[in-house]
Amino acid sequence: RVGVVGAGRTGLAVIEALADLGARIHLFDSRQDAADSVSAPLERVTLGDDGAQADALGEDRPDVLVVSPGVPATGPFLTRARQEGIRVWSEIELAWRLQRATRPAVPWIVVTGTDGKTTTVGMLSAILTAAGLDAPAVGNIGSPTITTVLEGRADVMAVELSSFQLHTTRTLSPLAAACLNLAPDHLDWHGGLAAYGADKARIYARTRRAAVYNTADAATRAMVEQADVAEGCLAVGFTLAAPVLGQVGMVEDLMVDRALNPERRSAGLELACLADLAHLAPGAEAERLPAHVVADALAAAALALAHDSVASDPGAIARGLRAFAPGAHRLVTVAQGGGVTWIDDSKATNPHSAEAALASLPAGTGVWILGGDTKGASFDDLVRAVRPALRGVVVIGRDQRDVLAALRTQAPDLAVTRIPDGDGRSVMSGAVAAAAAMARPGDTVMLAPACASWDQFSSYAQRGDLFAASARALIQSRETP
Ligand code: UMA
Repeated sequence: RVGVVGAGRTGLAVIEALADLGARIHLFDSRQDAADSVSAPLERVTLGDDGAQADALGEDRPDVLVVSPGVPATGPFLTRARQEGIRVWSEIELAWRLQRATRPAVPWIVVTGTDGKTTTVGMLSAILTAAGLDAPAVGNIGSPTITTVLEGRADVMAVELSSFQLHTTRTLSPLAAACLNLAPDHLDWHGGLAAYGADKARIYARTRRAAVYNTADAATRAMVEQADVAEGCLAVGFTLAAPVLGQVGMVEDLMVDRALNPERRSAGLELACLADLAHLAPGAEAERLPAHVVADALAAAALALAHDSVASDPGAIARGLRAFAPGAHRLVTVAQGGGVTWIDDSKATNPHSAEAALASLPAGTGVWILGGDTKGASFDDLVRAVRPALRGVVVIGRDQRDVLAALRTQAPDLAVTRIPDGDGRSVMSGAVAAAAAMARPGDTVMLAPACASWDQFSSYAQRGDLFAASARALIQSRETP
């Protein structure tokens, strides 16, 4: 008897898997139409607010709850589950248990971090694939892990894990694990930075071969030092500087391993060079590569080297990185017209990643589309840091108070246009029109909202798609007489 909480992408995949296994399923969801998309048989359905769900949980007491990542740890539903002593698993926990039960030899290599995890998991999957393995990228990146486990084809899994998923993951024992960085995000969900960091740190528990951390982020190093890893697991730092023993890093334009290869004590192993990443730089010029992309590649290389197939064929790292195509909505130029470049970085869903996007712009040339579901973040540091790059700001989002307060105190002289609340399409076409009115030839309009999209859009992808469509339509209307 399993309670499934949430019938989004994760919950639907869980229900399908559990139904095939003969489980009796009780679905809980706050949306009234949540059961409409379920085709598998459900023994019981509780739709309603947190209170109604918590009451139904008290009456029914399933053996285990499989909870969707979006359901807050600090909310009344999970609080009630804890009080009732009911086991709560993430979809990841269930998928790992099924992996162990069906094909236990398939290793998982896992990645978390506030920023860069999707890129790193994509690079990791590309490297493992170049080594001849069936190595899908799954998890928070967008495809539920459980579906791939039950398909039973993968040789190795490259798994992106969010702090939400890690919160209720208990027995996962990965081959290699990395937390790329830690910056404030999702504080409302977790109830604070300490709790958020503690959930990220869970990624390293029971890691077997390589616990990979960022030498530039002391929090990730501390996580590894305190982790309860398997015996023989190595701590591996990644660094943009020259690597010392125990690190993967850069020697001029070469990526070099001094952590995992058998000769590491006496010599470094060349893994790849910056030219292998050139296609990820603006204008495909390797010298303009953003530092965080190089860091992601180093982390992916370190993780991949933990797998025997890559260790015996390290050339797969360069081949994989060359083959890697970045995902949509990550600093993608979506339109150009009238001397203005329109860039979609809708994936910048927290202040830290928005700062990375705006930092690359020349002074005074950025028109920034900002705002959305703030997730409890603070914007003062971000606005102060990116102020020099900006010509003006267009503010979206249902509740704009925190963003406007930061702009007022940190950049009082900056031009700001507010877009009223509405449906996603009208919000974005309003934002694009306002940005076009501000921009001058040579400027860049940057959609890097620093917030989640959930208040006005169905996802960051929809937010980015609407931005691109509005920008293209606007340019076309100006070009057509
Ligand atoms: N629901 C409730 N009660 C709640 C919250 C949600 O009943 O308190 C219900 C909703 O009505 C809905 C369902 O739960 O029916 C939605 O579940 P969900 O929010 O967990 O979303 P999924 O569609 O299952 O997508 C999730 C991840 N979403 C979140 O973590 C918010 C996706 O990550 C992930 O790709 C997918 O699982 C894969 O299994 C997205 C994300 O934004 C990309 N992640 C965050 C991030 O990267 O910052 C963590």
